[in-house]
Amino acid sequence: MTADSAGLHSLPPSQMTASDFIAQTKAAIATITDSALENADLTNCDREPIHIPNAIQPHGVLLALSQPDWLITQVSQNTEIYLGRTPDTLLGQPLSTLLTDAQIRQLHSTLQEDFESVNPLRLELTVEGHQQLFSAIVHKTNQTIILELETEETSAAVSFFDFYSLVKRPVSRLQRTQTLAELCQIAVEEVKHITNFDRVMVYRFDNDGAGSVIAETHEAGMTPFLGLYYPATDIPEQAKYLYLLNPLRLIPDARYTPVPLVSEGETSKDRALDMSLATLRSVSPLHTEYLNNMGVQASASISLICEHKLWGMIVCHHNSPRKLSYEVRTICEFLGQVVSLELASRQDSEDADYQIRLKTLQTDFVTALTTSDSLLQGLTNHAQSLIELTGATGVAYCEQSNITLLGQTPTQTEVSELVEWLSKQFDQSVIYQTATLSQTYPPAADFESGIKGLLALAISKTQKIYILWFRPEVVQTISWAGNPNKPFEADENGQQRISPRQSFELWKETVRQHSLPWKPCETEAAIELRSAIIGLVLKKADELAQVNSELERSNVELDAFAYVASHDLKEPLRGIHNYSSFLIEDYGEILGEDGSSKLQTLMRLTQRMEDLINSLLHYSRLGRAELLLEPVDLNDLIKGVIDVLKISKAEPVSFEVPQSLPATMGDRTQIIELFTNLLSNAIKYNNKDEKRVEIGFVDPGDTTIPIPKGITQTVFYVKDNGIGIRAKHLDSVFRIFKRLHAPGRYGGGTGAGLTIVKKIIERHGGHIWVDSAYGKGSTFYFTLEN
Ligand code: BLA
Repeated sequence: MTADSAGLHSLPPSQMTASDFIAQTKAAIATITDSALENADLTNCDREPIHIPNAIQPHGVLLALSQPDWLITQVSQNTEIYLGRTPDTLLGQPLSTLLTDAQIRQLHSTLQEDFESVNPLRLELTVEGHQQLFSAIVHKTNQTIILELETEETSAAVSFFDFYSLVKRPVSRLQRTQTLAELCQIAVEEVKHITNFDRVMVYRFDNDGAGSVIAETHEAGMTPFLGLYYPATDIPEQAKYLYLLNPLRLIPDARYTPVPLVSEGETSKDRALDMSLATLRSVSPLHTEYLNNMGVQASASISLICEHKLWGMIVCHHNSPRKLSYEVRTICEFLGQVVSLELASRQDSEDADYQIRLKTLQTDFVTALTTSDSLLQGLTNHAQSLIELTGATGVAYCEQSNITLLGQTPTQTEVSELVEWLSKQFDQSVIYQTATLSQTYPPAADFESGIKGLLALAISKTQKIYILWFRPEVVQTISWAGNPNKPFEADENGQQRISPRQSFELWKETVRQHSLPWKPCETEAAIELRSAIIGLVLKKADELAQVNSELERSNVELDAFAYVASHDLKEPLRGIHNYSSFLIEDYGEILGEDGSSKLQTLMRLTQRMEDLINSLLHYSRLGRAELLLEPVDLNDLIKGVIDVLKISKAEPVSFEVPQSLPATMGDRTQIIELFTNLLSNAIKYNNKDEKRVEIGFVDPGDTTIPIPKGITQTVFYVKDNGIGIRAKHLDSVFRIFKRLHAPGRYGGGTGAGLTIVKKIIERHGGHIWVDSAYGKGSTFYFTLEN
């Protein structure tokens, strides 16, 4: 803890430093006014400005000093009792009016350091001619120095060895404990032993701010409080903040009369002193009333802090006034720290067996996932493990709008609405958990499945992938100390006023709309599952990238091979062709008719082979040539293609473009080739007298045509009334050199046309597929852009 409280941040408690806390507490209560309590409701407890009471408890004296001149600006009205000087003889004076130069220097140096470790200082002051020993606590708040003095009964300061011998036993007993219950029990016994209070308890907060007594020891004859619940209002939020800053709160006499602060010229109310860190800070009258109602006259509370949060408190009660010496206070604070440190590991060990079970489940589950084809399949194939992974009774796997339900869950519609709401609840976090879903999400009250607990995990918010675990309602009976819902009573004018309970009589309440709470190890299991899934997805993506690059490499190699091979093959082929024609010319007579005709066939075959090689060469060039993308007007382009086709084909064909085609990006030369191939095929494989070809486009959402999943671009088509393709051949039409007919029929050709079309389309990032009715015609569909 530093002595300075400057700097205002709004951080969650876990990331706060002490000064952040002070700042945030201040910010939280900055708006509080005295009139806030006039309109009594339960939230007012949280709004009482308990850090600026303008008064102290009477067991010490307080001086406020200005900076940098260290003039006394405010004092508690009881200075005469402790210092033998009335407030007006001190106000406006330098501190040297009370302390020696050496003592002031000591205070100065204290403020430079970690003030918690140097406080308290021992100061000997001259009071009415006598030497009086004081314990002094000094700290700085904003620009004011606060000096608190309490008289010391004994002049013997506790040495390191005394301290060690006093804490050795309790610390080793605490450390030897195995369970949380044992730790808390030893803590109350040891604190009772050291403080001699009548009753010592460990009070633990639950998630809603209410709390219960989980360990207790008390003098014989007292009514036990063990197991009792107390509502959240009994220790309001701002009080909890202050107990995080100051881990020891002492009220030596709850029936004390507060000692007001006075300052020069103006009332102290005008310059409310922030006493968040002052140990003498006067107690809220609501709380002293509470203690009185409880029959308690002195109290001491030690904060138990776990992961920067107030986990609970060791609460000590005494039926008569009781003050603790500084030594005992230091030991109590120290024991509080030891218990706080041990808490986390004891809490963990509470569920040790269960945690081991969860870990085993998780390992098995993740191993199973690695061998699954898809996340959904992996998760659903091992549904029971997935459910048990967090101790749930049902689970929903949601990917976009697809929801898979396993075990006891709300209905599909309920889950889909819940996910819609949930997607806005996540903020920075990937987990959302509640044991009272209907409180934050009212429609859950009507879930017929009785689901009240939700643990939701966002695997990917952008992809909308969530896993939701569910738990049903458990009906619990809680024993409250008094009716928790009645903090009001009528005052003498009949007005409602907020009041701590008079009666601590046992009050039983059946709590509904709750599931069992999610344990930290269960939420951790969910988070670890997410990391495992993400790890697997990344691994799969890596593998895919690897396969892709290998594929790309082999494609490039194939293109290069095709080029080299076809190039090299052409030469010997030329030779065979030429020599065959020489043979016919020069030795035709010797060979006779039969021999010449065989050579003719040989020449035809070599010609055909050359055509095939040329197609292969062309195909391989298509793979290697750079794409020159530009906006292409398909209407003009197709008109050009049709004109050329009309010249070369004698028979009449009707080409139709029912509506103007949209512009697209593409490599003009390749797109020309694409349409030339498709249109000439449409005419070529056509035995009708009136050959018809239609070129058009449809929306990807069109349901009248067969569109594969995942297509989102404009779909172009070329439709003919030709011979059609048998269903069994639909898959092979795009294979290179695959001919469905004898070479001589339907105008011949190498059978590379559709393979080239496919390659052009794929290089443009598109897809091609075909739909056909045998004997009636075919339609080739394709997309061009990604
Ligand atoms: C403070 N309330 C406290 C403290 C405890 C409790 C332990 C710390 C101060 C101390 O050590 O006494 C509550 N004490 C309990 C509980 C048990 C116990 C739950 O022994 C159970 C065995 N109190 C009310 C209402 C209000 C309220 C209705 O009942 C508010 C409107 C306020 N409690 C209240 C305030 C403080 C407080 C303001 C802070 C006191 C201070 O530090 O000034």
